[in-house]
Order: sequence, then structure tokens, then C-alpha cells
Amino acid sequence: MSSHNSLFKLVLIGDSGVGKTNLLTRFCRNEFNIGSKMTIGVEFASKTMEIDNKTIKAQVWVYIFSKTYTNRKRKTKQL
Ligand SMILES: Nc1nc2c(ncn2[C@@H]2O[C@H](COP(=O)(O)OP(=O)(O)OP(=O)(O)O)[C@@H](O)[C@H]2O)c(=O)[nH]1
Ligand SMILES: [Mg+2]
Repeated sequence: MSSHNSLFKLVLIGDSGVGKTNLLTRFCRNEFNIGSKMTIGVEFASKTMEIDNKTIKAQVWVYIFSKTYTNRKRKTKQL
């Protein structure tokens, strides 16, 4: 038997440095890292919640949308 009633798969797509990884860690682990490194490849995490007596599982995937290492470097300089 499945451990959950519903499974949602979420995909976060966006330019480098916009905050995808921190959105994932905040949602799944309630963590924020001001000095997070650029993600290489794909990231994945999941979270299980009880809503209206149902077990809901969310799987979150992070993909890098563009080639923009430059964007990340530009944003880092602005901080
Ligand atoms: N102040 C502030 N900084 C944030 C927020 N979200 C992310 N950051 C910072 O912005 C930078 C980039 O965040 P990441 O979550 O690593 O961004 P990313 O989209 O995963 O970047 P890539 O892995 O390069 O694609 C990091 O220094 C974070 O600490 C936010 O909500 N507020
Ligand atoms: Mg990232």
C-alpha cells in the first residue's frame, strides 16, 4: 500500500541565482542558506504533509533553465 493519498511533482525552473535551491530547502526542510553554491545538474527533495486527514507527498525538482553562470556572478557582486 502507498504511504500517501496524493503525490504532487513540482518542477522549479529559472535562471541561475534566482533562489530555486533555497525555495526547495525552505519548503522541504525549513532551511535557508545565504551562501548557497550554484547547483550543478539537478536537485531533488520531497516533503510529506497531512492536509484534511490525507497524506500528501510533494516531490520538488530543480532544473537549471539557462546557461547563465554569468547571471549568478552578477548577482553575487551586487550583494
Ligand atoms: N535575501 C534573500 N536572498 C536569497 C533568497 N533566495 C535566495 N537568496 C540568495 O540568492 C543566492 C542564490 O540562491 P540559490 O537558491 O542558490 O539560487 P538558484 O536559483 O538555486 O541558483 P543556481 O543553483 O545557480 O541555479 C544565494 O546567495 C541565496 O542565499 C531570498 O529569498 N532572500
Ligand atoms: Mg541552485
